Amino acid sequence: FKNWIAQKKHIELDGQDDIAVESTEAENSGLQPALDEKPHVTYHPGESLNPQGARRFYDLVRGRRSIRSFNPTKKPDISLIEDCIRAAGTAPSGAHTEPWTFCVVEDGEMKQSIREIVEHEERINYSTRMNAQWVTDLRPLQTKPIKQYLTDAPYLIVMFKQTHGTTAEGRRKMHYYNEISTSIAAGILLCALQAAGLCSLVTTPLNCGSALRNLLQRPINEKLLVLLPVGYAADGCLVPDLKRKNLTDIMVKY
Ligand code: IYR
Repeated sequence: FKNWIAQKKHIELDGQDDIAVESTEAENSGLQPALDEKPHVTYHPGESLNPQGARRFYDLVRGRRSIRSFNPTKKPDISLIEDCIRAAGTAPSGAHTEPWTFCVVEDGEMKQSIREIVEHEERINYSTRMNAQWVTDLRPLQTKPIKQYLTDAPYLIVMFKQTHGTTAEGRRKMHYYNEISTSIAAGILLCALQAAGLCSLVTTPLNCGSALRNLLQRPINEKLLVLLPVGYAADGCLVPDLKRKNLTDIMVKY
């Protein structure tokens, strides 16, 4: 009976949680996991940046800025972009579902089409969808509906989250926590781009999701997460004079 209660309520039983009990129940019902069920292997710690790895990583990422003016004539080698996306693809994900797609656009006509879609919506966003306070809050950043960077940047990385997947047998596969998983991947991508000496900008084009998905011919289970122009900063590129919060303002010790 104690076991039964533990099973129903997902509570701990004698210091041991009920995962074993749960899996037995799942096995009995004939359910199969989406992943192969294999013996675990020995963990080998990967490379570190040591000595002073954390400080060196901080020194790297603190130099990142959101760039809105790109050099249209200086194009990074695609292998850099590929390695950055490889890095992003190491992100943890819900039940290891890897629910992300990175579309890399370098074709000029397609970048122009993306720009037209985004500018069309941004004009409406700035004039009606975003309220006056929002538009006012953006004033220090000097953003505007015209997005020159969408055609100047040599690459646009359009990240989609996959809301679900499909098993080999054609059944619907759950993509747990697909938004946070893909957002973590985006964070790793930003760090990798910075490590490669590249510049980027995280944009979340409001109301452009389905138009961009159609343009890029992505399936219906893929939803736009972010769009990143990537390249090198234009000569004389300006950025807002921003300060970051101190550690004591963001960390609470217990
Ligand atoms: N997506 C718009 C507006 C915008 C919104 C926020 I919040 C920003 O931090 C920056 C811009 C644009 O890209 O202009």
